Formats: sequence, C-alpha cells, structure tokens
Amino acid sequence: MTATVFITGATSGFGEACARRFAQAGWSLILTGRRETRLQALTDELSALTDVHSLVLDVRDRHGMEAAIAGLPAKYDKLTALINNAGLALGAAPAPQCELNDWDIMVDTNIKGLLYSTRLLLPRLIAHGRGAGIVNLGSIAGNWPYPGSHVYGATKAFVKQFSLNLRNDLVGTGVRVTDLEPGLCESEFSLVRFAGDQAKYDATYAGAEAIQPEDIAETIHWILTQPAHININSLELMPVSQTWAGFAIDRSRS
Ligand code: NDP
Ligand code: 8X3
Repeated sequence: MTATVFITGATSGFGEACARRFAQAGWSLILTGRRETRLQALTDELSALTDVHSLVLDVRDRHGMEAAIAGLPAKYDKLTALINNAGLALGAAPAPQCELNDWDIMVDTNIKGLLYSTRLLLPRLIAHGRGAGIVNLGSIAGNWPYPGSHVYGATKAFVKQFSLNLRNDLVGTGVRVTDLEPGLCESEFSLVRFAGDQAKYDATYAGAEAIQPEDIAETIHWILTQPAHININSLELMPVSQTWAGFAIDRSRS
C-alpha cells in the first residue's frame, strides 16, 4: 500500500517543503491551502513524481472541511499521516494595542482549524493503524513566553497540550502524535505576521542563519518514518543563533 500524507497549508513554507520531501520519497499527497493558483502549480509539478490530490480549503471553514474530506476518493480511506501545518501569527505588538480580529483569526486557524482536520481525518488514520502518525506544528512560542507572542504563543500551547492528550485517547490504535516545536524559521510566516512589511521580514532573519523550510520537512519526514513502535512526543528545535533572553524587570519605580 502506498503511504499517503495529508498536508494542511501546502502553498508555502513548511507545508510546501513537506510536499516536495514526501513526493521525493514516493508518498501520495493530499495538499490543501487557500491560494488556488499556488496549490495548482505545486500539484502540477509534483504530479510528475507521485499521485497528488489537492483541495482548496480554508481550515477555519468547518462545513467546507467536512464536505471536502467526506468527498475524498475511496483510495484515501486509509491515511498514513496528517501534517497539521496551516497556521499563522498576526502582529507582534503588545496585547493592549492588538486588534481582536487578529486574535480571532489566530484562534480560528491555529486551534479550531487544527481540531477540524484532526477530528475529520482520525477515522482514516485509525483505519491505517500501526505506523500512522500526526505531526502538529507547535512552536517554541508554546513553551516560552516572549513579548508580543500572547495569543499566538497561547494557540501553540494549546496545540502542545492537545497533541499530548490525543496520544492518550489513541492508545491501542497504533496512531502516533507529535508536537513539533520550531524556533526561528525563514518563511512567509514573518511576511504574514508583519502584514507584508519586507523591511521587518528582512530584519527578523538578518544574519541569523534561520532554520529553512527544507530542514523542517526533513525533520517531519524523520518523525513519520520512525519504526512503528516509536512515538516522538514532542521535539523542539532552534537555530544555533537563537537562545533565551533573561527576565525583564520594570525599574520605573526607583
Ligand atoms: P507560511 O506562512 O510560509 O505558511 C503557512 C501556510 O498555512 C500557508 O500554506 C497558508 O496557505 C496556510 N494557511 C494559513 N491560514 C490558512 C487557512 N485559514 N486555511 C488554510 N491554510 C492556511 O508559514 P510557515 O510554513 O513558517 O508556518 C507553518 C506552520 O509552522 C504554522 O502553523 C506556524 O505557526 C508554524 N511555525 C512557524 C515557525 C516559523 O518561524 N516560520 C516556527 C514555528 C512554528 P494559504 O495562505 O494559501 O491558505
Ligand atoms: C514561530 C516562532 O519565535 O516567531 O512560531 O514565535 S516565533
């Protein structure tokens, strides 16, 4: 049986790199994202290597997700892997200056979208059984607080706890769950976060030798091809250039 991976957010960054990595390894792909032109171009390109099925989907659209997944061809009744990658940060301003709308979008995408794809695809992963796996894109932001992370980091903390809890409920099914927690990685993530501001994007990565999407794809491929009796619970990775800052202290009262 050919291994099949369902990837949310395959139109850029980690998702696109995963699509290429798994295609190279001969897996069938189910690719999703909102930007149809990009999705189609990637589908056309990778169809030369493997079987590719694409779905133009907004993960926040529960009914759209239900319909699209229910309508998958029978050959995808068993799924080897789900990469819950679609996600975003919006802004890095202090909480009092933030737009509630941006907070809604992060919660709806990073939490609710991930829940929809997980719940809707679990029966297919369980049907595959031993050796199947889910990789959820958490973040160092779910482990460590930093200024301006507030809701984004909190969504990733949710992803971590949900991933660990899900493992308990999947005991006996053979389905594995991993929370992957990258640090600074160079992708459109920062263009989205800074509303297309190229100068802020450049400043974020300047001289940092950030992790690249291909590095993340390689890591995810490694996680999902471990022997079937091994579950990588969580994996945090950073570029060597990134470490932790000290505690901040307000000295304005002296
Ligand atoms: P990119 O911005 O390059 O990619 C994000 C992907 O998510 C795109 O394909 C986008 O597709 C998709 N997406 C966003 N919103 C939706 C939506 N509502 N419905 C469907 N797809 C959506 O970022 P990265 O590749 O860097 O990020 C991928 C994941 O990794 C995210 O969850 C992010 O939080 C996480 N992460 C990123 C880090 C980084 O430093 N880059 C570090 C740690 C974690 P489209 O717009 O076409 O819908
Ligand atoms: C993205 C990594 O450090 O920008 O999840 O929050 S960080």
